[in-house]
Amino acid sequence: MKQPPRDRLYVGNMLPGDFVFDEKVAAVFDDMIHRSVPGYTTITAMGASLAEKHYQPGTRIYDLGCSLGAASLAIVRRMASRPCEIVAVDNSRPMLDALESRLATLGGGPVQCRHEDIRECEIAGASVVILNFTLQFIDPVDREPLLRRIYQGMKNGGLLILSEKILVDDPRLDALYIDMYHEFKRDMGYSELEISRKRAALEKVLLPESLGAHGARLARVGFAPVEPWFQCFNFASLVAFKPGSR
Ligand code: GEK
Repeated sequence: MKQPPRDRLYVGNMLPGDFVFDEKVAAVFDDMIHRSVPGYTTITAMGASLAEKHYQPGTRIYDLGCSLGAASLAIVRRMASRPCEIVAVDNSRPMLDALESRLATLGGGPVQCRHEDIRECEIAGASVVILNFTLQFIDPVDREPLLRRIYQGMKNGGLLILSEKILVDDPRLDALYIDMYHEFKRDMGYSELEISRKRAALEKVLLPESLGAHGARLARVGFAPVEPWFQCFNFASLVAFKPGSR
């Protein structure tokens, strides 16, 4: 199988500015995210399985901050020939262009791409919403209003999957997890310099919160139950349900 182009964005000497989802990132994103997020393959595959189990016929699945559509495409595979509608939203044109050409090679299917800001896009008739590693890039003041709009657009009994890089409240554990994370990146072939440059580029752009903060906000919005279903050091994924029967 053809390997995706390798992420070498932070190898050079140029001092990076703030991280942006431009064409250079889109071109290597598949490799970048697999080598930068411990558990990404599991979260994507098991998330698709959770989505398939909670999809309600005649409703929509939203993949918010879809990038190259990994979650959407995993769900398409899981759903096999079951009819469904998947709405994949991202505000990066290069990401969506790459997803659209992937979809074209598959000869169409149930995924509709929307080049929109997830803080403004319409969310309606959703039984499943995926927010995989996207909320962390949203301005913290916009996070609760976004989650409220998602909640309002969901069917009773609907499922939200929220995956994020997280902070850990205990400073020693937080330091340990960050250390383990950097070891993971070194094991994935990133050099110390690449790791520290990427970290600097993300500093003002990716703003993580603790699992406690995520859980409390989801509960304030109305989701119940809310529960982490996966964690690998400072990366976690939660399930959050809109109460009521399907
Ligand atoms: C995956 N979910 O492969 N509106 C729309 N999209 C946005 C916004 C916004 N306001 N802000 C950021 N994005 C994917 C990975 S990546 C995570 C998600 C990462 C988009 C941004 O353009 C990018 O494609 C995505 O959110 C975040 O499972 O790079 O660590």
